Amino acid sequence: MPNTIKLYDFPMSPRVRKVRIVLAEKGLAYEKVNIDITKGEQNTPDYLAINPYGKVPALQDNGTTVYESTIIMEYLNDTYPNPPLLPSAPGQRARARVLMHYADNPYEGAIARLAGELIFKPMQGGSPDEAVVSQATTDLRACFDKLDQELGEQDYLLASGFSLADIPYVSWSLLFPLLKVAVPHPRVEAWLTRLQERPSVQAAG
Ligand SMILES: N[C@@H](CCC(=O)N[C@@H](CS)C(=O)NCC(=O)O)C(=O)O
Repeated sequence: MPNTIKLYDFPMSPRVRKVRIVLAEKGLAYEKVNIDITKGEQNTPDYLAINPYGKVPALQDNGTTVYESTIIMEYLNDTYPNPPLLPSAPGQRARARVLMHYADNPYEGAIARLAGELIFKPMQGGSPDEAVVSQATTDLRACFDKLDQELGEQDYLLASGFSLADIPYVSWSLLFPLLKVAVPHPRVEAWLTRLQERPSVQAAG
């Protein structure tokens, strides 16, 4: 039977979008299985057998099950090497991974806190905690300062061009209009716009 890649998806999730962007970059067909995290479907025994953390995304391919969005991106890049989304030199690969780690920690952390206060709390009838919003805004500003330094005059985070390292940043940036986040550095703003205009990002929704 032909292999079908299965992506356990939730349309609004910036973490799943990272994987959808890689799938689009590689031109891979896949089947989406929607896990409605607003209804707790991530905690059913069937889904916990796929991802014991009870989170999306998860991916199944040729008998392999992978979870954690960054690990899935790497898995896809290893398994479907064209076009390559990491450079070949170990030092450059390590640099890409450091930048992905930064995206998965301070950058994602600040944006997720803003989303919690400004989107999810109001949806549940609560109001934002201004102290949390203010701290998250300060933390995100520090991320933008660092990204401006990292980019310098480059079009992408790595001098070699577009790579996995750019993907988490653009994925989360699609929440900025909703969160009223203004990017304080023209170079960072131009980079995010360049990424948002890529066909893979547009296709990933
Ligand atoms: N580190 C994980 C985090 C995954 C994660 O938190 N996903 C969210 C959606 S964006 C989720 O499934 N939330 C449901 C829950 O926490 O119950 C990854 O990058 O895959």
